[in-house]
Amino acid sequence: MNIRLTMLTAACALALAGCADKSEAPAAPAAAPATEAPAAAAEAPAAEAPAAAEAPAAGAAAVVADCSTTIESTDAMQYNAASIAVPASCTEFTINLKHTGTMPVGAMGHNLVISSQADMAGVLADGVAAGAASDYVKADDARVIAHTKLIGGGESTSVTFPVAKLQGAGPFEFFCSFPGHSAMMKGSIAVQ
Ligand SMILES: [Cu+2]
Repeated sequence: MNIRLTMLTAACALALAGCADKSEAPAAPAAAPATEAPAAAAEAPAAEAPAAAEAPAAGAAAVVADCSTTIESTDAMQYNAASIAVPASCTEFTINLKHTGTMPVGAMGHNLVISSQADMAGVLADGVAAGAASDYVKADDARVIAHTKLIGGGESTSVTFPVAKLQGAGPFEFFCSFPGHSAMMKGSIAVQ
């Protein structure tokens, strides 16, 4: 009994020692950018509460307040939101796009383009053909509901569009039209 206890104690001690190194790191997880959650939660309908309570993260719903939202994009070719719910009470909606990385626009440029899901492939193909000088969006493409310009690391831009444009035949998607990016950089956008 004594021996088993001793071994158990030793095992525990080893386990503790093994963990000690790492135990400090997770103490302060990098807090995502502070949000206006309290204000939004106060005036928003109850349905928005879960999204407002959490900071945006990959796969999350974008935080929407005052008929606008901010989407972050990274050097890792990602947006920080997978969906945008546009309030039906808004006549216009603004999307601010931030590139939080450091890579230049030519290597890791990002934009945000909105079209119907059905039009997305065509918009992307014509966007690649249009080239970087056109922000990878064909000029006057009627299938494009809205789009930002292409930005590089550290830059930001925004686009404002009439919400009525999202009330036609959807579903609608937002995506980056830089060649190859839309596989990872896309999400759904809908009026709610
Ligand atoms: Cu991109």
